[in-house]
Amino acid sequence: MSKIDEVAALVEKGKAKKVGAAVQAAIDAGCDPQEILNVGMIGAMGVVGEKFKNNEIFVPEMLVAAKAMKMGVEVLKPHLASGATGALGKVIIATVAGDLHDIGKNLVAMMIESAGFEVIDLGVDVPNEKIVAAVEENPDTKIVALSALLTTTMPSLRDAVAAVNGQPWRSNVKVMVGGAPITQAFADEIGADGYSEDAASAAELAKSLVG
Ligand code: B1M
Repeated sequence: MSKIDEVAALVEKGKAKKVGAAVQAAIDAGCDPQEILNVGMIGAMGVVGEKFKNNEIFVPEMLVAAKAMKMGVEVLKPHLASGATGALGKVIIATVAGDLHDIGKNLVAMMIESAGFEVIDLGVDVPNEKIVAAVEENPDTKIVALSALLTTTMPSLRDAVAAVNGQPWRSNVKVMVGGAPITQAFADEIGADGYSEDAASAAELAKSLVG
């Protein structure tokens, strides 16, 4: 079994205590950190999601897999992200109301931060009022970045963007959205300024939105 397959197997089985060492071993063996993330961890979460969909596993197993992935990301972080300066300005990031998924949002936050932004992370299940209040408390905010992982929280994303779009300061900020069920067409429809498919392209998008 390759080092990356070992990481994937541990994430899939939710072996949070062992995954850090496996990620380190993969790094030490010269594996590409981006590949460890994409193939070893995000790939494993895809398998977990499929098994959940097929009723082969249930919420507790998804939860432990998520915990294992987070432990792995902690070890990988210094190898993926670099040069956090905050020089490009503030980004407020959140997972929208009703949605508890934060792994993708955290990766996006990490990549945006390493691209040179200061990131204020409001967490998960964030009410629209809190997003609006955060921008008002940070009037130098450049971007509001919103994540939604469920088809059932796509309406929340629509509402959150509408809440921001209704503010007098709207022209001072850009709104970017993403998450597995989100598409460019949906982003356009709800009035966001940008959409990206994954964390790396989210960082590129953030830079282009302020550039
Ligand atoms: Co949930 N879950 N989950 N879950 N979960 C999914 C999303 C699901 C696809 C699984 C499935 O059925 N195949 C499914 C959604 C189906 C649908 O909407 N049609 C699902 C479901 C149904 C549910 C519950 C309803 C289950 C239940 O209770 N019956 C429930 C809902 C809870 C809630 O939110 N209210 C639920 C709960 C959970 C856990 C809490 C157990 C756990 C989350 C733990 C956590 O996040 N801390 C969990 C998990 C782990 C998953 C899967 C298995 C993995 C998610 C993940 O972290 N992926 C997921 C299946 C899957 O994704 N394959 C599933 C890895 C992550 C890196 O990818 O988040 O897509 P992702 O992020 C990517 C991109 O989307 C993008 O970049 C990221 C990095 O490349 N991106 C952005 C994300 N945000 C972005 C923002 C941007 C730009 C890009 O700009 C701002």
